[in-house]
Amino acid sequence: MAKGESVAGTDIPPGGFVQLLTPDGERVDSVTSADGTTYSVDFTDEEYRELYRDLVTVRRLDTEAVALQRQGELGIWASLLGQEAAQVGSGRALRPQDMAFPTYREHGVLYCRGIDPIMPFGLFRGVDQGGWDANEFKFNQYTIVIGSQTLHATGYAMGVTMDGKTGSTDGEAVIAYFGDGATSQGEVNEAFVWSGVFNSPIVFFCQNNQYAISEPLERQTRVPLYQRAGGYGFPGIRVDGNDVLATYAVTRAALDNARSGQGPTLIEAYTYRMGAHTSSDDPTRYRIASEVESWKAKDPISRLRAFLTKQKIAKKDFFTEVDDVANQKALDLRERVLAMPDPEPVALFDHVYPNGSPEIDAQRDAFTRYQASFEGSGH
Ligand SMILES: Cc1ncc(C[n+]2csc(CCOP(=O)(O)OP(=O)(O)O)c2C)c(N)n1
Ligand SMILES: [Mg+2]
Repeated sequence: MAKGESVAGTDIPPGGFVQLLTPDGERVDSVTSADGTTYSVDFTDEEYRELYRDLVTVRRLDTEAVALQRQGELGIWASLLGQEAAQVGSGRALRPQDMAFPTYREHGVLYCRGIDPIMPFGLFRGVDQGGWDANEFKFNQYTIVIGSQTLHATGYAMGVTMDGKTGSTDGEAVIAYFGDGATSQGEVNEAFVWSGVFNSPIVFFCQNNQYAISEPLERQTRVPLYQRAGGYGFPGIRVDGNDVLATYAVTRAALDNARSGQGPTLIEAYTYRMGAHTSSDDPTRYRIASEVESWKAKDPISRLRAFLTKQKIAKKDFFTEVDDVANQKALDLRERVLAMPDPEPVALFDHVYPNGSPEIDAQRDAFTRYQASFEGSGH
């Protein structure tokens, strides 16, 4: 617990969530859930400052990506704006041995895993597959087929058990990221069933950002999403996804339960997608401005900044320095994205199958002939 004031320990109100930092930047000492678990964090001043740095950096890099897309330098971008705390809190809660399975929006978790932030840009610029070494960083490739990564994670977690790497406090745990919309996919149901009955070391981390493209939450569920876990026989917990401290505490506890043999947990990180679904989407067509405004007041960064200021953990100089460093990182990223070499068009056919296929070979040949037909024509 940081120095200074705090609100005393509290229980989660009905329909509420675990919150350790209010939107005004007040610390709640600890929160106890209905099953008697108490959540709290005990960070040093330096650790609080580092969390703030993470939040600002991932937002700044995301802003740069949105700008690059608007300038025609990326084909598409899926912004994480508003979801920084859910991603940094859970990403920093992972221990080095834990394996993460992301969607296409987990740029903040990717950053926390120590992956060079340039990595996904090849994918979004269309010049490579956006590949990083999933095993080295314990962070799988981005997955666009909604919900499918929950099954990949489930199989991986069953493998962790088979390898005997679970059942102890230093065991391995797995985390699967997905959205509110993904909970309507059959795959997610299957992942919950298999993980439940095999008591697998997995945490299902749902970022409920209130929308699946234009479909609001009420088109996905009649009950709060975290309550679905009960039907599969494992605990579900809702956390304030705009609160980096609560997200960290809840994810850390769930991962530690998983690694020590207590099976899965479903975490619903209650948050909001402040931007468009992707750069191809116009959210003004399906949601009203006042809703977006009401979530601005719950911003994950400003509440941590308010806390750091009130508790005298950081001063103006620190905030300026964090902004300057994040700006520099964003500008470096921009330069490196612009310098990414364009692949030969025929490379489109590489990597479709690991060992090739006659059909792809035929398509490549046809494409090569087509390209050659332009040679010398000035096109
Ligand atoms: C199987 C499948 N169906 C449909 C799509 C098209 N699609 C892309 S994103 C998306 C919505 C996902 O919403 P959610 O799970 O809430 O994640 P969010 O984008 O909000 O992070 C859909 C339907 C897809 N990629 N895969
Ligand atoms: Mg969503």
